[in-house]
Amino acid sequence: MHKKGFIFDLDGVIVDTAKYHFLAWKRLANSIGVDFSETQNEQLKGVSRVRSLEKILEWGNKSLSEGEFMKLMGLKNNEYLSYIDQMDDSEILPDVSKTLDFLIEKEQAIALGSASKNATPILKKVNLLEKFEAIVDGNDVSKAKPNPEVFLIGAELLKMKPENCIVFEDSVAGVQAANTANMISIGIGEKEVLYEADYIFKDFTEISSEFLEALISGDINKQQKKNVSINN
Ligand code: B16
Ligand code: MG
Repeated sequence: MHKKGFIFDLDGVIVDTAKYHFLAWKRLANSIGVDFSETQNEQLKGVSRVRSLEKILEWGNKSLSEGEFMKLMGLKNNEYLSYIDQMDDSEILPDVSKTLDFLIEKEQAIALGSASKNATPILKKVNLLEKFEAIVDGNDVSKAKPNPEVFLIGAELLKMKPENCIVFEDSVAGVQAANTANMISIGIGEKEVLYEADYIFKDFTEISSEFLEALISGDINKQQKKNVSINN
């Protein structure tokens, strides 16, 4: 029997929590006199909470004491959690549940690989927690994407070799992390942004069961186009 490890990112792949991060970061940034746009929010996708606040302070040319920094991070997270609390399964992105159910029916190994420290409560709110054999999130990693740590831990928990794993990611850093881990990277989003991914789809409605079958059987492999950089 063919068995592969399928590792899903959370924000931007399973649910769109970026809109809630945006509301919470915007209020926080504005409260310290810093502007915050949707374009800047895009640059925080896949980025850890600490690094996100560091970037906002850099953009606003502000510095904070460690105590103030921690306090603001706490305020941001409390507001973010108040939005999460309102979530239900209607917020699962199109055809994600269908894809998960297909893979479960085919007895594939499924893990979550997210930078978020709130991954488990979010999966609970949208009723998807039980679909995952392993959860690796911001509480488990010491090195953020594009470091491959999050996905390598996921593969280990699933007892799968990295080369037998497939990652679904919406962020450039996450695609790079999957590539460095030697996993098949599937970008969910725009081709112009995620061009380093092995395969790119706008969303899960574009991913056919034939494509998933071919990933499982090994008929679809990693592309030989890795580490392309616009700088070299
Ligand atoms: P938290 P992902 C990431 O989730 C988000 O894309 C990113 O915007 C956020 O800062 C990060 O999680 C940390 O989230 O504040 O909940 O720990 O895309 O890796 O699932
Ligand atoms: Mg993401």
